[in-house]
Amino acid sequence: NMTWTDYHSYNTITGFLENIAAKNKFASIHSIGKTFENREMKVLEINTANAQKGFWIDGGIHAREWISPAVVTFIVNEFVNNYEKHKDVVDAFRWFILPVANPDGYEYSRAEDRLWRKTRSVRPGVNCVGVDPNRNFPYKWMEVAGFNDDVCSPIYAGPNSASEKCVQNIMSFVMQKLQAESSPSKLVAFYIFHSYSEVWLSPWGWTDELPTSYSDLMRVAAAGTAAIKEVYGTVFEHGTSAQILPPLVSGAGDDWAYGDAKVPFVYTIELRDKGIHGFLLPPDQIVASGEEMLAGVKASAREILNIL
Ligand code: 0X9
Ligand code: ZN
Repeated sequence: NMTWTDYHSYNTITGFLENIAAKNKFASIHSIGKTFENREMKVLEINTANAQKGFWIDGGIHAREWISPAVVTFIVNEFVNNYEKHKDVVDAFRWFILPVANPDGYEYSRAEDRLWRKTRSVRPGVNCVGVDPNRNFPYKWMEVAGFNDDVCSPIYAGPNSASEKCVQNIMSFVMQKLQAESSPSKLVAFYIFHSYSEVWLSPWGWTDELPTSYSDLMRVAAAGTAAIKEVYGTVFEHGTSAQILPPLVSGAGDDWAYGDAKVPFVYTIELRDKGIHGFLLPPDQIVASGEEMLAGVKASAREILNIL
């Protein structure tokens, strides 16, 4: 059963999504493919007003960052079960939400190794398990920095770009369905939730150069972080990944979404905290983290609408 006083299993989280889709005409599930360990990945679509603008949110691409799926499901629950309160923002977009982008890793972190980061793929003759899915995207894959080609490294980029099933599933759903020529709701925003550090990051991560739409990206990030601060005083810095989180990193999903999938507003948001608990954020912070981030998503989404 779903709550926001605890972290939940992948099955509980997908059951929560299925239940929303079963109970609400405006919600539906897209099964986007199986993981290496055969878990079905499920994207929840929320389409209350047939909006033409798509908004992607994912979480849980790094296994140990448990606050990320928890905050994403908190936002889903607010959008659906407190719809009247958020109606203007919910109606303005067609939402595609994937709370757990790396379910195999997430379950392994719950059951065996709390600080696991990567996927759980294995290959013959390779003595370490998994790939960092946030180094595995094809945009500038293994080209610049911030990855490792040692199979045992926590930032192992993989034997090829998009070697990981979870990365392939996201890429093909986004490219073939959401960004297709005939798509009724191309993505205008792509938000990726990680932890921890409390920062709101735009592309690029692979270069110090500023993206072409830097000023618009910063305007939206500033609106988001200002709204976050108003809720509990939590201060999120914003900037490009290269500015805020050096060293440079290539092969991350955000740079792919901006560079290859051509989504105009792409952010990686690193949730609570700043390191006191780090990845082991106590579950009694889920609600507060969810509330401030709901405010951040809403305010930034409204700013996107002002710009578009
Ligand atoms: O290094 C990462 O993948 C992310 N940080 S984490 O501690 N959650 O692992 C940050 C990714 C930011 N985006 C880029 N550098 N492109
Ligand atoms: Zn992460």
